[in-house]
Amino acid sequence: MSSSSSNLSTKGATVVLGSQWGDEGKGKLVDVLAHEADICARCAGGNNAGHTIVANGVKYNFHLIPSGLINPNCISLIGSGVVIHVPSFFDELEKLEEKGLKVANRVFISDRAHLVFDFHQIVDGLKEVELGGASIGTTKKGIGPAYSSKASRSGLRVHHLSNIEVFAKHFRQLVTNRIKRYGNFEYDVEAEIERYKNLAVRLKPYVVDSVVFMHKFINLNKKILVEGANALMLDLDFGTYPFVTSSNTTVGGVITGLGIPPSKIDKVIGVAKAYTTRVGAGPFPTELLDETGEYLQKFGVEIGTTTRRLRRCGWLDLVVLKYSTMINGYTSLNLTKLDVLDQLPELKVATAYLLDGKPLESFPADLDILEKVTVQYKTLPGWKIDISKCRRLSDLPENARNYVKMIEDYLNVPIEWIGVGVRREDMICLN
Ligand code: 2SA
Ligand code: GDP
Ligand code: MG
Repeated sequence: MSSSSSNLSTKGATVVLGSQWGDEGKGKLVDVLAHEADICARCAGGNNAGHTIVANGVKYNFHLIPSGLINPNCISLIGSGVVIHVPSFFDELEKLEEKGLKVANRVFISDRAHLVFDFHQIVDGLKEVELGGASIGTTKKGIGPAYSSKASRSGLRVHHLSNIEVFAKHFRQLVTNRIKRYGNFEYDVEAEIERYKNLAVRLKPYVVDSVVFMHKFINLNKKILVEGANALMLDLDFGTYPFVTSSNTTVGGVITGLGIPPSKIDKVIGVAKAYTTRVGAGPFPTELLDETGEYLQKFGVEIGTTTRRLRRCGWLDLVVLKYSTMINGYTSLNLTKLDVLDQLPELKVATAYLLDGKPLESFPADLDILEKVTVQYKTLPGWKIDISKCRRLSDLPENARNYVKMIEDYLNVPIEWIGVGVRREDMICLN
């Protein structure tokens, strides 16, 4: 990969966010940028997220732990906006260690982060069953129920583990309330408290006051990288509600999930797949339920990193990306998986949603309106050449360059990186 001297700012954090429905390849860009970062922090979501990185011939899967960890000089922080299932945290650490990563003294957790318990995961499944045909298609990792506990002010946070008696009292109450709501699901509360007594001891060395921690890095003008989880269209406020996750996956979530001021964010990089995918239920205007959709699924290997579910596939949607750009204010973009389009003779790109023949101003809030829109497409010729070895913009065939330019022009945001394969080095860097 050709890379410039510095991609990361010392004036404020560099934030990497998903611009569509997730799985755009955020993890890969975070890994690329982390080689010069001092710290990589996660601000929202939990182990519903899945980030795959292929570096030095090894494939790593990250869920809760920030994807910067492969780079030995970069430490990791799980911020207060993240929800943490402690047993999964240790499982993930172990798997990463087995792959040769050094984790000791390199991973830290906010004392204000909320805890996800097994009963949250049970409730996640029960809620989905209750919704029947209208289910969200969650990852069943307990994310929604844990954020519900947080918002209803009955949740437990990492710091509660420092006093196990107080923890046990709140925990029993929390489970009792859930059982009142969902019926008597099988759950051994006392055994769980015993388990957490041990987990609390193991977790202690990782726990920090993340506000103080982050501000030390800010005050020293260190290079801070923030890794977004999920994506804009899954944001609790701006996504396709209720088919969303339960956190703010947009730029606002960086501030609330890490306790840093907006003035300390310098760059916001949007990661956009060259087509669109979505995993789980909910509207998807450019979805392809035909052989082109199957082609994208197969050649893009569109399988959920966490649940192994097949991802739904469709054409690139510039209405979504424009809306996404308005909210997150991308300073640049990483267009990913351009190589997946290699064999398609022609490509379609959504440029407007028409309602009664008139274009909508932006992505609508009301899913009933969205249901009625007709998608307007622009058709572009494909390139029918393997681009995976291209390392400079000029190496790309003309039609691929035109595709990139069309996206840049429509969004008025520069594309700084283009992904042309799964490996760390399969990237064109334009800066
Ligand atoms: P949840 O579990 O409450 O957050 O689910 C709510 C919706 O959010 C979607 N969601 C995701 N979408 C894309 N990728 C995610 N991570 C995994 C991956 C997904 C997987 O990287 O592949 O393995 O299935 C992710 N996590 C949550 C989810 O599908 C629901 O639509
Ligand atoms: P994230 O959640 O945004 O980090 O994305 P995921 O890791 O869940 O999904 C992206 C998938 O695409 C992973 O399997 C990556 O290895 C892969 N990937 C990332 N960038 C590229 C690319 O430019 N080309 C190809 N072919 N695959 C890519
Ligand atoms: Mg993912």
